Amino acid sequence: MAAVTGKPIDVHTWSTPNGWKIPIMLEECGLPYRVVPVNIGKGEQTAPDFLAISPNNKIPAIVDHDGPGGEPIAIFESGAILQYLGRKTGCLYPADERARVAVDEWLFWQVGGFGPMLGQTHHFKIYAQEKIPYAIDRFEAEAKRLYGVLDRRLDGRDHLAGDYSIADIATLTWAKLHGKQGVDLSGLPNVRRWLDTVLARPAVKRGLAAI
Ligand SMILES: N[C@@H](CCC(=O)N[C@@H](CS)C(=O)NCC(=O)O)C(=O)O
Repeated sequence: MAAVTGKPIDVHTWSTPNGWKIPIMLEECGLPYRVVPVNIGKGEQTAPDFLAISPNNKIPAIVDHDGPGGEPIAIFESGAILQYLGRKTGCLYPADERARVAVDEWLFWQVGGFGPMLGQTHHFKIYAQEKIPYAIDRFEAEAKRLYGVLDRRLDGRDHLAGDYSIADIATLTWAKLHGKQGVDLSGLPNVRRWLDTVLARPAVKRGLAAI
């Protein structure tokens, strides 16, 4: 585990589900950070300075001035950032291999499926100028399927993988917006219970308010 110094981590982010993950993690772990807003509505994600640290021109990205070997490191992709911060601090990312594999499974489930599919659902339902029934139906059905997977996973469990972890952080920021994704939680009691619990965490509230 690397030493944690007082130098703030720069968090290049915006008020979106992927963007909130990192301030929440930093609040949970008590690491000092500074938010650098990247207004994606104004296209700031394509600015050359931002591309230098986030080559896929998407938020979030971080610069840790006290990276490995005491040298700065820039990291993009929210899953990679959460894992890095978990390894750096030992916080919310278990060292035990079996426990870590379980966290990774649900973290990758979120970054590879739950997030992108819900993003498309939101896009076609709310943002698309042209309302395309095929696209709306397709992504709404996939959103409902994914919420069903989440509900079954949380049946008899407090968290996605063992103790509260980076997998929960990654997933809660998307589930928070279930209404905009056309998903009613009344038939998903385990998601409802879990979401209420994680959203009540003081660090989650502070992280959501950070940008
Ligand atoms: N796989 C990426 C996805 C990041 C992502 O999609 N970010 C969105 C905001 S939630 C973004 O920057 N959109 C701006 C754009 O696409 O131009 C991650 O998990 O970090």
